[in-house]
Amino acid sequence: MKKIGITCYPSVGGSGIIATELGKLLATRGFEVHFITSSLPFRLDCINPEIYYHEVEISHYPVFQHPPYDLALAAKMAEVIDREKLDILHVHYAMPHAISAILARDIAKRDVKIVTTLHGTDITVLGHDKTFKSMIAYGIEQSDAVTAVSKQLVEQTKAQLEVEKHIEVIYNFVNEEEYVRKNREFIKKDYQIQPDEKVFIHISNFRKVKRIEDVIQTFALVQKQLKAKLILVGDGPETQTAFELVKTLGLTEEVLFLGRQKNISDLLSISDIKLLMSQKESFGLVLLEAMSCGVIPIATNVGGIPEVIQHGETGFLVELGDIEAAANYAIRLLEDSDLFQSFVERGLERANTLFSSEKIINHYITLYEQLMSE
Ligand code: GMT
Repeated sequence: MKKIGITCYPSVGGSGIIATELGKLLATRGFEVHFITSSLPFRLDCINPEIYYHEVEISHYPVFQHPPYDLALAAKMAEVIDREKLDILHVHYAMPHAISAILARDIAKRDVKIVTTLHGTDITVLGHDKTFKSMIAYGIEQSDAVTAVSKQLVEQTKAQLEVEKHIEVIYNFVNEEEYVRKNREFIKKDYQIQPDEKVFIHISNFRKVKRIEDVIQTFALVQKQLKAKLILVGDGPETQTAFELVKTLGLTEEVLFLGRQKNISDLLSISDIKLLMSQKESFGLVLLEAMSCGVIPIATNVGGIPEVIQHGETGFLVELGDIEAAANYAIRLLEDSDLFQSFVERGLERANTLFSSEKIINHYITLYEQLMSE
């Protein structure tokens, strides 16, 4: 049996979701999976004898003003590589996880192959702090294989870091058993949404880069013309700003702040349009989750989003900040049920083919097998 270690940030976020779902699926495909993370990944909610969890213990010794997570992780990785006889260590993020993995490979007594998946955040970090440039580049160059979640992320990484390493594009995927439109109309009543009201949804970690204000302003334009509600799912630094804007616009009855939720597919199942007005987005996993649940995405034409949404076919793309265009597209879709249905069907088709979990898992397994045969 092949043994794989997986490291990701276990808190809410697309990269953690992908890492966890990947591990769960690998366990059904003959791999023994070892999560090495600082806490239990939030989507690791199943019991499976092939899945193990090794918690990184971060030392709080008083001399350490800043507890060294990266080193504690490297130590735990090295321990697990040797004890569990790992063949592959798949880390999500070059910084710091690839760096910790490289150190662990040097410490461990066993040969292990390192796979690093880039999710875009390394590049965002770089935008804030150039001092990390050579470290991220080192993490990429020293990995045995590197993947990225969109073509655009590969181009951006190569342009910003000048790395030579081949970076393979492996798109994100969803668990199709969970992300499917379910009959959940009854939930609307719990949220005081009338059966004839259209439902808009936005899901994120409410960081500035998500431009929540554009989401709310788009919705404000739409609801002048049709009866609608906006569900905001998630929490983060911009939540208060969003609250204030909703109050100023007099939309407190129409906008529902749900905070962090687990039942995302249930909430998508009562929704019609998904809005993502981000400034940067290497993929936009929430768009794929939406399409899989029959929700039409309208999003900004940035980063990897155009690789996920086909403009005018499975959703609409707008320029950054163009709330009028987003509102007009939404109204057009909601006023024409045939058009709406055709977008839903094409979206589902695309989600189940280009982004099918089986296809993506096979791609990762092929990559692992290549490395193990070297
Ligand atoms: O978007 C975030 O703030 C979370 C971040 C993460 O690290 O989980 O998401 C990134 O990875 C996701 C999974 O590959 C992508 O779907 C998101 O587009 C990407 N976020 C950004 O590029 C801003």
